[in-house]
Amino acid sequence: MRTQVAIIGGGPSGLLLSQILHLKGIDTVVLEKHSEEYVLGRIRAGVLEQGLVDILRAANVGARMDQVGQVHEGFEISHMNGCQRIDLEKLTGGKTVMVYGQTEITKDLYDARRKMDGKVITNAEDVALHDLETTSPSVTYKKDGVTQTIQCDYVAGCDGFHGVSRKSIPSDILREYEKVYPFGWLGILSETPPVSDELIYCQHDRGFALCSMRNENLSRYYVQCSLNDKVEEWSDERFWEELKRRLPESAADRIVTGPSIEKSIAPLRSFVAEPLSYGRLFLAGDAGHIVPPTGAKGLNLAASDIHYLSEALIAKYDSGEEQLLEQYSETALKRIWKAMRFSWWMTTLLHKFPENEGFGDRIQQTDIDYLFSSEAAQVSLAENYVGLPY
Ligand code: FAS
Ligand code: PHB
Repeated sequence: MRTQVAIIGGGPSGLLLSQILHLKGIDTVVLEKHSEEYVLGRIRAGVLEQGLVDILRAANVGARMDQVGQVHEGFEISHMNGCQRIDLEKLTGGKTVMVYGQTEITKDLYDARRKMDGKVITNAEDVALHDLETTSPSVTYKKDGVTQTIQCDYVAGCDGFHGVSRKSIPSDILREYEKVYPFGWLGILSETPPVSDELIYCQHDRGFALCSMRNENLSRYYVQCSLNDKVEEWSDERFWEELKRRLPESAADRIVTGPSIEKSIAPLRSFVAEPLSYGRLFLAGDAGHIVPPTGAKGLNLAASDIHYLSEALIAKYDSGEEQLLEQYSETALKRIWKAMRFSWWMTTLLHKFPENEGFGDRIQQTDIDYLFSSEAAQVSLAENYVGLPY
């Protein structure tokens, strides 16, 4: 088989790249190691920057988002001295975010790929990349026990943190920057009305909590938990009791609880791989970077990577121009590191750090006090949260 761009990974990054390139007449094949059902079973991000909203609409996959997605003009931060709203719309001169689950985006992308006869091969095992430093790279994979080969011009590594693509860059060339946080997020999904119309980020002495949602009858909640915790140790009752202890009193009094329909623990890390390209391989999304979900940047960073990479590939196939491809890694990393910084800052501001006793706790409280006494500080938070320009 031959294609122009072989895309490894059928998550949002890989599918979005495939959709955008297909619309420009560029041939792609997506290789996904799991089934579509498995991919759609993962509950991930919920908040979309305007940049991602625009890209989805331009790629003809924004219709359902525009029907059921919710535009949010602000969110609340609660802490020991009370609760304060961050008015995104006012602080950024009109910018907002969209609440629409990553699962829905991925479903919309799979449906769009199917409708356009896009080539998405699921259950593709043992994917391996070959001859990346030549002008004729290839990808091999096993499907139904038979090994297949795809000759291609370029390989897009969209296979997430645990994928094969980043590991295909020689170790003497790849540099990795990582910070692992001493806690995780225990998240649940419940078919209950959200406790508030807007998200509530809670900084509390017992640990961080977040109230989010997917729609008017599907709530998404998180509590900071120990890395040693196991999901089976957290009954629904224990989760709801702990969440209520971290919420502002008014929210704790009115929250509607119910059975969890999904419950999982995610570790938190900050991670960046450099460079994001090697020969004819280009990394995008979680394959190249991971942020703690506090700033809602993970999926949104994947979107800006795909914007830069698709623009570069379109320029190459349209006019033979290779400069954007050569600059892809540097261009993408500039925005990635800014989102990395913001996600680290928001995580540091809102979570309980065991080693923070005394001085660290006082600095954290002062950071919160400063945030709520300075419009300049709130403008900085708001412009990062709605998404810095591409
Ligand atoms: P993904 O990991 O989504 O997709 C990669 C795909 O590649 C997967 O389908 C995988 O099966 C496939 N793959 C892997 N190895 C392969 C191989 N060898 N061959 C073929 N296919 C292979 N972001 C937020 O903004 N907010 C959140 O609340 C949030 N919560 C998260 C919770 C968890 C548990 C995780 C892991 C991430 C979370 N994220 C969140 C970040 C998340 O949304 C990612 O940024 C987003 O999934 C990035 O999409 P992709 O780059 O497509 O990577
Ligand atoms: C979510 O709804 O899953 C969500 C929202 C905002 C975040 C993280 C996760 O910062």
